[in-house]
Amino acid sequence: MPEDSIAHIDFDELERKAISQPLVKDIYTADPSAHVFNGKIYIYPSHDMDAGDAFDDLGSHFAMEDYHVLSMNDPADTEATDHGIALHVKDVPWAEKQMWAPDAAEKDGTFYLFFPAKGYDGIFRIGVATSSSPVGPFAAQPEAIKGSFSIDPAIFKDDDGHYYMYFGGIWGGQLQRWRNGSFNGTEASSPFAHLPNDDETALCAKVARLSDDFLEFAETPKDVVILDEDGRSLLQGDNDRRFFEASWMHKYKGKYYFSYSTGDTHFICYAVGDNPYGPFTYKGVVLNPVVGWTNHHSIAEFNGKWYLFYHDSSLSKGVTHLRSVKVTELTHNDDGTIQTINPYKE
Ligand code: FUB
Repeated sequence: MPEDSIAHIDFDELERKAISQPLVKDIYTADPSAHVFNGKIYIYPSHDMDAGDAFDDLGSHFAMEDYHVLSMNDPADTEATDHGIALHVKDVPWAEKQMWAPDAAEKDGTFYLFFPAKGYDGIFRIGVATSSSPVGPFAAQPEAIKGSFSIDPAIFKDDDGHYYMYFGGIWGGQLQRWRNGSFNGTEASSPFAHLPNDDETALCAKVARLSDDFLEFAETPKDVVILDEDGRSLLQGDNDRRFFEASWMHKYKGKYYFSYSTGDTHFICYAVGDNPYGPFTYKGVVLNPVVGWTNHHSIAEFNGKWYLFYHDSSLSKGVTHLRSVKVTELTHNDDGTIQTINPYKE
């Protein structure tokens, strides 16, 4: 639900209708990336705060400075444990501000936090920080990942042991500025400059296999192509279905499910493919719009059931940049499609 339509919301009624409640209530959290490490659920969210920046189409109001890690023993629990500050922007040499949606991975007992942030040059890049604990504290590498750009990293481990990063976001996420391989800095204040026209192929999320040490890309990032039911690439003007931000990948019965936010139309959608690179064929909506402008999620399996981790702005009574992480069960139908989730009961 976009910010301009919240004026008439009765938030008490909304809370009654909500299918789930915030997992933590003493801080605002968003963009939950959930993983199961050593039999326990760890959630890597953004830590929302109000820095006083005005709402704009570049997302300047998302002025986050640090990360907290949350954990849960079971997704049926109504609360998550907040493990405190895991990484602060002041401890990241290359980053100036805007610690946006992170993700994490574990390899050989080391935990890696992947995060986007804006550098002192105003360009979003993706960094990595390491810890011996899933909840940090994490120590950042001195530089961002070489060749990284834009926002919203999501890490997927395939069954063959290869790890992939999916990433990217348009408008304030700057993906459109990298169409020719280097950052196009002209018209710096417009989120719309450099986007394809509505009748052109939509901008794609990116995917790259990670190097063995997780500190670099093992290859040049490739396009995550999404096709329609006729095998044609989605168009930029197909706002209800085209990629905007919030990449996620999960594997179900041998198929690869790429899910993402459509941004200005506020859906979490999904597309299915036969390998981690795609192409992926659009299948439908995972999550309908939530209160707040952004919609961002992750999907994880725990003890044979699947869960959708998501956020909304109900706790802050509709403030778009003050969101709260939630969880609900997700169902795959027998034919592999996903049942669409309505975040509020009718
Ligand atoms: O939290 C800041 C940004 O808002 C994220 O990076 C986007 O995915 C959107 O949720």
